Amino acid sequence: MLLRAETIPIEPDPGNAGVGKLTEHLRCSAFFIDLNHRDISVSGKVKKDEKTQRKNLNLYNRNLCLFVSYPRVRGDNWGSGLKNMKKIDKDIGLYFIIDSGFTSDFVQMARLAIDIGLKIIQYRDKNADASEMLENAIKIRKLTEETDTIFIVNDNVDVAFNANADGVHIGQKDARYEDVRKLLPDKIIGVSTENMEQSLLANKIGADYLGVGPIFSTVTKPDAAPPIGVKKLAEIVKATSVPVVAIGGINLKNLESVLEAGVNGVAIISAILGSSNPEKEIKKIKNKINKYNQMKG
Ligand code: 3NM
Repeated sequence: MLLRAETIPIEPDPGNAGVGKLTEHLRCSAFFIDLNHRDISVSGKVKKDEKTQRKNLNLYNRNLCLFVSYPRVRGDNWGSGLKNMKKIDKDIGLYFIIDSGFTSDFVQMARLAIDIGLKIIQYRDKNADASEMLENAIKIRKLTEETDTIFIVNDNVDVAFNANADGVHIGQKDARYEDVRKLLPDKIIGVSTENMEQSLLANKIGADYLGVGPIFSTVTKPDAAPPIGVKKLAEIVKATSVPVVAIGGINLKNLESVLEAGVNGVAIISAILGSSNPEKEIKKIKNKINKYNQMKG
């Protein structure tokens, strides 16, 4: 998880103006995140008294991070009173990941996915800093807002929150699920898992879905664990109750073997974004999944 000061719309060096701005934020509910200790305490209504302000400015100055919700600043549909909150169901199908390693045309790709009727898209960006990511995420949010397409942000909880995405996807090396849940009580949280043990745990603690993989070898994620294959995948599907999305090296050729494992969805990057015609690839994959599901009744 990346939580950086520059992603937060308060003054980088809080002087008087910063205090004023911070005070405004503090009147909303605020979350303070201690990056050093990975301990997140959620403070409900933060009092606007001087002592609290000073304490929190000190936290900020020590390079800890302030993570703020703005139900008032940004409008009523922010935070837990969110309208049109989207929920994940079991019939996920193609989970398209728009990855900055393959495209910078995030908005165009999101539009494609929406037009084709995909249920979920994810924005994954390992190149941009958090403020750039937030800009892109807000654009994708605007596009997906009035549609049935769920919008998930990869890794960056603060970006997911500030862009008001439908959810966030976290890996085993990112923030702990329990901490993220405190910050995003009503949003979708997906968790990457690489084996049975991690899958059972993520299932138990309340992840909304599992991203299980890599199933096959993949060049898209160089630090991915060794591939687990479809047999292990099927065992994980059987042993867990939340939706399972398979990921890693999935393409049109091996798609059916993945579906045979009983997964709820397949997450794909390179087979789509590495092709000369992403739109055509998305449609082919979607059709193949539909046909498979019809065949299975
Ligand atoms: N996560 P492609 S594998 C982003 O195993 C990601 O958790 C993985 O890309 C995991 O479809 C992966 O190109 C890369 O193989 C998926």
